Amino acid sequence: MSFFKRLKDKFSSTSEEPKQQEDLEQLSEDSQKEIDEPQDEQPAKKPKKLKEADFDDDGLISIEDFEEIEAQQLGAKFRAGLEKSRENFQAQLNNLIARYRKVDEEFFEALEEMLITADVGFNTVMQLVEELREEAQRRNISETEDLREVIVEKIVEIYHQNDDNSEVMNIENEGLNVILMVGVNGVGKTTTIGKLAHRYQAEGKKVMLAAGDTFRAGAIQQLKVWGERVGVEVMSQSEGSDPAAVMYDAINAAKSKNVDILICDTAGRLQNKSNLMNELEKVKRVIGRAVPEAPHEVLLCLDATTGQNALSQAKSFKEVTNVTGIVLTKLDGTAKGGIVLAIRNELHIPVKYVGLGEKLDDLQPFNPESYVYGLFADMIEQNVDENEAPNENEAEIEGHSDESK
Ligand SMILES: Nc1nc2c(ncn2[C@@H]2O[C@H](COP(=O)(O)OP(=O)(O)OP(=O)(O)O)[C@@H](O)[C@H]2O)c(=O)[nH]1
Ligand SMILES: [Mg+2]
Repeated sequence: MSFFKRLKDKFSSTSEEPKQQEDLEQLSEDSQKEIDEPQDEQPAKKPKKLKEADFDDDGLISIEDFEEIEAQQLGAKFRAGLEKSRENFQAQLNNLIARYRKVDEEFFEALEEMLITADVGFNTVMQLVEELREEAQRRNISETEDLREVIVEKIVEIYHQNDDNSEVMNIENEGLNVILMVGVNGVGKTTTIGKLAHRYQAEGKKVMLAAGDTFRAGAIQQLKVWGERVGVEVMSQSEGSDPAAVMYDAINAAKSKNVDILICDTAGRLQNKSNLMNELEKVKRVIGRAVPEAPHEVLLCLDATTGQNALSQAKSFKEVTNVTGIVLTKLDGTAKGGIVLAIRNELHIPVKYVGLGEKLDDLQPFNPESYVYGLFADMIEQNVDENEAPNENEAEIEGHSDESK
């Protein structure tokens, strides 16, 4: 099966049976309700409109059906969130293919330029295009049209190299897990904490939040509002108090209340950068002393719309704290979704979640396949449909041979 066909079958709902389409419509109605009635938000919606036939004797849906619907849901999320990037990527690639019909050095140079402009990052682009050159030669591809699928496939491959399944969060089933959220001001830390709390709670975990941004006016209140929305407890002290003390108390409270996951907010802005970094170090030390393996994750929030600037922020944070994963927020707000690849390839830190919008369920676990599906969905589907459409000449020939039987 071709790569495009596999992606389409997995993530698209357009060619699926009506039942699944209905489920997705119900799901998106539910999401819409979340925007309209935020006070009524409930943890993650599950498909509701499954017909009787989909349930077995115990009233359970099969794992296959569930996974299928889940993948389609994910496909729909990435598709919606990456709309701006997709319009950009698809239009540019179509342009290139139309302009340079033959695979030659000029085409590769134009492709390099296009990818660099889309924030993919210089080194990553060089590696990607070099591998494409080799692949084109190996497979004897001379028409740029025939390179479409190879380009998309290579993007996934580039992401997967050295893959150690590191997109998965390091969350233990037993005991208290501590997640520390870091990043400069305005990147989406607090919002992401709210969304993450919502996700974990929907999974049946007991979640608590710690208001570690004691510097910015209103920051504690903002986290409390998220706590109320999601229905989780928020541990806080007064503005200006020592964030390390907030964390210390929060950990003790979390331990005594058998909390599974404590998510800690931190300040994005202090008097200066070295204060910010010193504070982070101290917070991390206190957490580590209270729970030996903690923090289990140090998630760095980066704003996708800031492009290459996000990369330099990551470098600064990496110097002072052991960042275990990236949350790339506001991917929905940029047409340069290539930043995901630059982060992965140049920082060697896995992207664990991406922010695809402002709604509660718009934080999604990152996965390279759903990402490229979001980036090229229309192109993928069109390509598969064209290849699947019965060739008129062939149909005729078959018709003739049938008659002659
Ligand atoms: N479109 C979109 N907006 C987002 C996303 N994530 C966060 N935002 C918005 O980004 C803005 C800043 O988010 P915050 O969560 O307050 O950012 P912060 O890092 O906590 O900021 P400070 O507390 O000032 O350090 C808010 O308006 C959020 O709604 C996303 O994935 N997509
Ligand atoms: Mg904040």
